[in-house]
Amino acid sequence: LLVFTDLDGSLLDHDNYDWQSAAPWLDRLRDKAIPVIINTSKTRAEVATLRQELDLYAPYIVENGSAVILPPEWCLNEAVDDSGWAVVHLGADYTRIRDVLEAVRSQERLSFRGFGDMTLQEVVERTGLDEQAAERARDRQGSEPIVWEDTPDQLTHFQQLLAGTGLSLTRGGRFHHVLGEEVNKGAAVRWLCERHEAIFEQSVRSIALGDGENDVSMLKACDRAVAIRNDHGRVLEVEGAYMTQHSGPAGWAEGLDHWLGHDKEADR
Ligand code: 2M8
Ligand code: MG
Ligand code: MG
Repeated sequence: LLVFTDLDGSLLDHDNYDWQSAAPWLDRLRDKAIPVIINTSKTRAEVATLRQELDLYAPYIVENGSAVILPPEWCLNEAVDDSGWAVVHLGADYTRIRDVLEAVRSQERLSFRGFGDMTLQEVVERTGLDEQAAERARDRQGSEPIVWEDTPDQLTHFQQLLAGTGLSLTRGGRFHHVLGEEVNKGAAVRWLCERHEAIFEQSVRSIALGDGENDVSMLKACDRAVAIRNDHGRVLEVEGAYMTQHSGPAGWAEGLDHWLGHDKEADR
């Protein structure tokens, strides 16, 4: 069994980034050696720190499917870097995304701000992260979070312009995210499940937990899905998904209780 999870609004509380209520399930999954695979809009630098705080050891997916980070046991031909892990890029290049954004903004006179346009202080204020964490959030490789300050019609127009340059747009909890074409959390899940089968020579069952629009592809890519109520009280509608009453980490635990609580699935 592989557990794929979103962070903000799912495993982590949307406002204070806490995971208290999920801790008992994290312990149980760790005891059973079931990998908990983070699949998030966050950057490699952010997740490298968070996974240690969460005491998780497993591959992870960053920037909405833009890259997969592998521990040595999950590598085939990839070489690990100084950190001892390997990075597989599945998305667009960050410098190219910034170039396209700057060109589109000046040519079309659109108003939006990306992390690359903001001071560190502005990122701190908009995210509620402390300075070090905000620094890690700005260390991007394949996607750019933006704040849209123009009309909804212009957003549709913007999305079409992006498509013409081979980029796309998705929605996180707070920001829109500009990233590569056909790059999404679900595609990265499929990539990792295939890698699991190639290495461990057995097909794998999967469960996904998420609360945002950018999680839908991940929920659909897994055998079991948990749609966690978001902080506005809304729940994603995904066929077959269990919809939680609670939000954040309490909803996360509720979802695992539902799918893994009473049967033997968590024992396999
Ligand atoms: C951004 O992502 C979140 C999560 O979905 C969002 O759009 O609300 C990312 O930039 C991430 O790197 C950052 O940590 C987070 C902080 O709230 O915002
Ligand atoms: Mg979320
Ligand atoms: Mg997210």
